[in-house]
Amino acid sequence: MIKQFFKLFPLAAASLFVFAACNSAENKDLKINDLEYFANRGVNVLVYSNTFSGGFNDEKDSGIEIIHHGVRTVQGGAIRLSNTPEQWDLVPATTSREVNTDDNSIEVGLRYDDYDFDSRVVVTGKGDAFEIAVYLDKPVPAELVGDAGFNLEFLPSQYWLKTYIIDGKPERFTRYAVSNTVARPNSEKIKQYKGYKTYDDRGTDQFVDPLPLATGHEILMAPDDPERTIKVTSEGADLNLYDGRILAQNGWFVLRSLLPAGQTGKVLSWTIEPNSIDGWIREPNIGFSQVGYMPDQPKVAVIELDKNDKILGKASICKVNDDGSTKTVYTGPTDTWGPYFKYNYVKFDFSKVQEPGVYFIKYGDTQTGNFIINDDVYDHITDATSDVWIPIHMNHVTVNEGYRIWHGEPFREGYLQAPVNTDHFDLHGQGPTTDTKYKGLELIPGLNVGGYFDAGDFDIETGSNIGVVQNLTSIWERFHPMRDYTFVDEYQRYVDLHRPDGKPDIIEYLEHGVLNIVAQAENIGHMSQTLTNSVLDNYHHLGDAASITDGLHYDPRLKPYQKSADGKSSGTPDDMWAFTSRNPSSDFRAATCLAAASRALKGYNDDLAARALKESKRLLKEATELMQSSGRGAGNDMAANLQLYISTGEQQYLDRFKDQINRSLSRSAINSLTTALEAIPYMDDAYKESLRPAVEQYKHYIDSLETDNPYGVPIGLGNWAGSGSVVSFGSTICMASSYFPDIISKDEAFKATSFLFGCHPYHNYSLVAAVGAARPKQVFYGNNRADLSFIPGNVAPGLLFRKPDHFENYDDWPFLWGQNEGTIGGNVSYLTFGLAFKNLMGR
Ligand SMILES: [Ca+2]
Ligand SMILES: [Ca+2]
Ligand SMILES: [Ca+2]
Repeated sequence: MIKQFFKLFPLAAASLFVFAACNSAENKDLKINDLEYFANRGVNVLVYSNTFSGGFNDEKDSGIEIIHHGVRTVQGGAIRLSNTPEQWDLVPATTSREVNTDDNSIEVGLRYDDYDFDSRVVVTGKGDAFEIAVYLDKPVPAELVGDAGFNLEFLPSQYWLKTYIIDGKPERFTRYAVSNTVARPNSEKIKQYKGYKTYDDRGTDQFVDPLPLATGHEILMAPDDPERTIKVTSEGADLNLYDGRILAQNGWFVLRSLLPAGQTGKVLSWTIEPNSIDGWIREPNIGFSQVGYMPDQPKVAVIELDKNDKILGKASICKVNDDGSTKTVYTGPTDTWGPYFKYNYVKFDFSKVQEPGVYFIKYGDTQTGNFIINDDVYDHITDATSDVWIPIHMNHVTVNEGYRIWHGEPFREGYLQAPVNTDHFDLHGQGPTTDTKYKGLELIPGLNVGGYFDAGDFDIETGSNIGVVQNLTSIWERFHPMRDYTFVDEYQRYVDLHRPDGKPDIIEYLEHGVLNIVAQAENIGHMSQTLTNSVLDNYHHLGDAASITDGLHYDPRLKPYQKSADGKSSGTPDDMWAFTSRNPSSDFRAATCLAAASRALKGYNDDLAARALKESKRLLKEATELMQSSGRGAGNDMAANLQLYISTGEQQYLDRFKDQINRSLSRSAINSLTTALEAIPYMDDAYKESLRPAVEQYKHYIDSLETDNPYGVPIGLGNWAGSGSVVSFGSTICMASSYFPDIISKDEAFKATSFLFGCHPYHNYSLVAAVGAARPKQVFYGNNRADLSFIPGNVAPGLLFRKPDHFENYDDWPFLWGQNEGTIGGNVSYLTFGLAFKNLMGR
């Protein structure tokens, strides 16, 4: 039950809010706190704690942000140059940030270098409201008049279906974007990132501009939901409300005022009044393993509490009986862990509950969804990933599941050589030479075979695909999984889910990965950085991968959208490109993975195994020479040297591996222990014993995490959340425990599963889509994200840290990749971990 009192709002517009009488005389002033943001009980206002400095321009997590009763519902407060900016529209640089606690204000300097345009935004706390003021020392540049405005963006999923009242007129935010637009000449379009275009104008030379949903001077949003109620008043300029989803499905609702022409000084002033519910206390978040528990495993729930909440000394476990009745079967003490960033944490150990059955946790008035205790609860944790997510991400084939085609055969026209000196929008680039025999835009034959889509996008990241082949080989050699629920026919270029074909799926997936890497080696001569989109307007594609390009070869002699008489080519420049600047360390890694994969493929596909080995030897020789001649030294990749030793038995690789692993372990066991342990089956007993101090060091590291955070796992604070580190942590524990159970107990591995399956900050949903839980996450950043859906088996990056103290994982809004995207690399790592975990647990 939520402990809250509701504040009443007059429905009609009023210049002052009348507060309902309330017994708490709480101070609601928005004051700057020690962490340099404005805060009262239910509201945090962050002013450029997070700047527009991520790798991808507008990531919808920067500028002026509001965390409203625990949910970050507002962001993007900045001078912007269009009505509903997209990811690749220009963002301002933050040139200064000054916190003035004396007058309760934060001032930031913003600048558009492209237009030599500077502005200052000053946010001042005024009672329970705050003012946003824009100051100009020089007027808006003439070319930006009518384009430069102040924008503030509101999270659609927290506002849709709710009402708003603009200048007294009631309206409703819609669930889906349906509003008016106008087509304007491209000459009026503000240039986008590096001159790329997010849209295909179909030859009209026009861009689409959304028209406002409503215009006024005062807007009261969500008066029907006190947790979201917010009022914005503009002193002079019109407030325009737009729906950003019209141009891009990941757009937000945008409130915007244009900056006036020819003026300096204070040119804009908005007053913002976010409602703070009297005495609001966030509901406890009881973290537990949604997948359940084995009877004799440790069972510890971590309860995340508002710092204003009183800690209760006890919690209970209730059992759901066969007849639907419930009974409290255990009540035990809670154990205070203490504060971690924004919240307080207590733990509740209920390991004593061991009888198989269905249970839930009760803490005060809060109770969780149910979970199962039984021996077999973890048996299926990898099935969705291996049966569904991985095959759906197979490139260059059609993927069918029951009545649904996930995608047809993509990129039938193949890949063109990327032109020299190309700076790409997905952080790649083609250097001053092609390093191939091909000229820019010439077809490189044979590349449209095998390989995996990178993530929520459809490129082949070669480095990541190499890692996938390496991991699938390791899975095959360590666990030999015979699971067969996928039909793969490389000749038909057809994959059917849930259809056994008599061949183990892992070996088919491995073959599919190897096909593309071998094709790159044979046709490019070395590894590309990536095989990816050439035009931005098809990079952000959502839906069937086969429709990203037209499947026809690009012929510049034809007009755009024109097809040749033979139907084989078109004048639409949509073909994918291969970025081929040579990187010998990438070739070295490819050589390693191909050597390993050729072992696994022998007896299954002897021809591919032989081609893989041949390319491996050539790439290894060339990469070694290139690295030596460039002074970079050969073979700095310890895992590669190990694999090469396993494949060839040559002493030089063993010596190099041993030398590197010793040096690396003496620096720190944390990053290199897995590689060191992987070598054990190929080394003597003395080698294994020599690892003992490193394993002991890793055990200290595991213990130290218990005091680092309440969950006892590594928690990342970067711009891409940290499930991947938890998966690696779990994998290392599984391997270390299998070789050194006297140092690292297998129980430590449950910390990783519990975190992934629901025992983590913000909410308690399983981060793995559709896996064995009462409440897995519902939305992920996959290629079906516009449907607010997921692809089963995906592992979300998870809890994204927003500076200075907020973890979040939206489960009603999939579009933030740093918290909701899954990658082929990450999900194959999860598969490796899951199989190692089940193996360790004897399942
Ligand atoms: Ca990508
Ligand atoms: Ca199969
Ligand atoms: Ca084409």
